[in-house]
Amino acid sequence: MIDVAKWADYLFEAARRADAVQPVSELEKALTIDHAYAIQDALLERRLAAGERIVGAKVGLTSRAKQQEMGIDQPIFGWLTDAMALETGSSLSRSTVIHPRAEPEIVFIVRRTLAGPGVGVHQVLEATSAVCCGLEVIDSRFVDFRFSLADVIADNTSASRFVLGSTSVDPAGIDLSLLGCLLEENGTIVATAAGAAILGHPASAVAQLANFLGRRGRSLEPGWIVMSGGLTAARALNAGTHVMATFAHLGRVGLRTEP
Ligand code: OOG
Ligand code: MG
Repeated sequence: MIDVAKWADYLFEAARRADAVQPVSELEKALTIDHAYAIQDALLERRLAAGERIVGAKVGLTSRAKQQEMGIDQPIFGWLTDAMALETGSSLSRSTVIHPRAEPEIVFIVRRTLAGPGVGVHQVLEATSAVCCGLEVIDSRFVDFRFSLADVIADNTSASRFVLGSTSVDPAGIDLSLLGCLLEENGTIVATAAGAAILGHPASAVAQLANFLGRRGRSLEPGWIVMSGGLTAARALNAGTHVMATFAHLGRVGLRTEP
C-alpha cells in the first residue's frame, strides 16, 4: 500500500502555497485509481478538519472537448466545499491560485438523497430541485496541468473555485441536451456548445456520480450542488481576463481576474 496521508499532505500543501508540484505518478510508480480516490478522500478530510464543509460534488472530463484537452477519455469524480465558492461578480485573486482556467458547466441542485446502483437520467431529474449555470475554476496542482488519470483524481479533479449563475430553473420543462451555451472571453465568443456535449445529456454525468458514490457507500445529499462537467475546453484565466458563459433558459455567469 502507498502512503495515502503523505500524498494528501503533498497536494494539500501545494494548493495552500499555490505552488505546482510534480505528478504523484512520477514519484509513486505503484499509484492506482483506487489509491488516487483514497488520496482524494484524505485531502477532503484535511479540508474538513480546517473547517470547510461539503457543498456538493463534481464530475469532470464528461465532454469530448474536455477529454481531448486533457488527453483522458473517462469521467472523474471530485468534491466541492464552501471554501471554493465565489460570489457572483467577484474577481479571482491570482495570487491564491497557480494557473487557473475557467469552464462553463450545467449545475444540478439535489432535492433528495440519491445513490446507485441503477441510477439513470430519469432518476436524476426526479431527484433534482433545479438546475443553474456555473463556471468552474480548475487549477491543477501539477506543473503545466500535466497529469495521468490517477494524478488528477488524487488532486480532487483540479477543483479550485466555482461561481454559480443567479437563475435556477426546474429542469422538468427543459430538454437539457439542447441547452445552448456561449462562452465569451473579453467580449469575444470563443466556444459554443449544447448540453448534449456532456455524455449525451448532462444528467448522465450526475447519474454516473450517483452510481459511483453508491458503490462506495455514499450518496448525493439534499441541497448539494453537482457540477456536471465543462461543456467546452477550459480558458486560461490570465491577468485581466473576463470570462462569461450564457446559457439558454439559465441566464449568464461571469468571472473576472484581477488585472
Ligand atoms: C480536470 C478537471 C476536469 C471538467 O469539468 O471536465 C473538469 C482538468 O481538466 O484539470 O472539471
Ligand atoms: Mg469542471
